[in-house]
Amino acid sequence: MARGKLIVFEGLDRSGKSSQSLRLVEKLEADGHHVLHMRFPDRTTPIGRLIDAYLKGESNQDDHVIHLLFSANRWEASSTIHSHLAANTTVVLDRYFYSGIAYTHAKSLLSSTSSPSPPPSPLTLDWCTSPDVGLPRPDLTLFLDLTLEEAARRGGYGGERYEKREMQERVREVFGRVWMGEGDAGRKAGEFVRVDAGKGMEEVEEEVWMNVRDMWESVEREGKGVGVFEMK
Ligand code: NYM
Ligand code: MG
Repeated sequence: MARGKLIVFEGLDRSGKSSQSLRLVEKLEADGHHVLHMRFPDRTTPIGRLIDAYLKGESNQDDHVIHLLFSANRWEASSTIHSHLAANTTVVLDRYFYSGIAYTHAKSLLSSTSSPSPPPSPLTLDWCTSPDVGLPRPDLTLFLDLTLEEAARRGGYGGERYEKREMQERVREVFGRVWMGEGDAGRKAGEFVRVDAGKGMEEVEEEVWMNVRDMWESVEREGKGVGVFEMK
């Protein structure tokens, strides 16, 4: 029996992930597929509410702790994702573990003015990756890449933690390194695709659609099962 596909949208804040992921859902539904749209962080769960307070600056957390909460927030959805895929429902995610890796690791690249002494454990790429190992592996991750200049033209950022230019710059750098194949989450053939999000809405949509179609065909042709995210 056919299974659903796991499709992930990643990128910086303002890159259009939310709009593009919702458009893809509509398109797939119009094609007759069952689709579930989810976003991470899912701020509605108890863990999600802790994350929400942290992002809004209403609470503080140790960098390691908040990283693990973001990961736990994905783990609490893991069996739901698996069961939908098994029941032939495609799952479209607005952010997933790549955001977890990119945003936390980016903190370690910021000048350490906020923490005068070295942290007990550095936020290395490996450390940031390991809590997510074992989660359902995306069939396709679309990295919507946007320059900081274009993000600024789109009206700049909101007021949440991380929505600052110097942080976004580092996040983009880490996404770029992952795209080049660095670390366990690094690009594998066809699975982590960079899309120029600076183009018009329709053009981006078209590029997304072509990648989804290619992935779809290859999953069906090769009868690929649902995978889990593994260390390389
Ligand atoms: N974020 C998101 C992380 O730092 N780690 C994660 O694992 C995830 C999923 O949360 N600035 C950050 C990226 C965003 C912020 O996401 C909230 P959104 O999509 O803007 O609501
Ligand atoms: Mg945001």
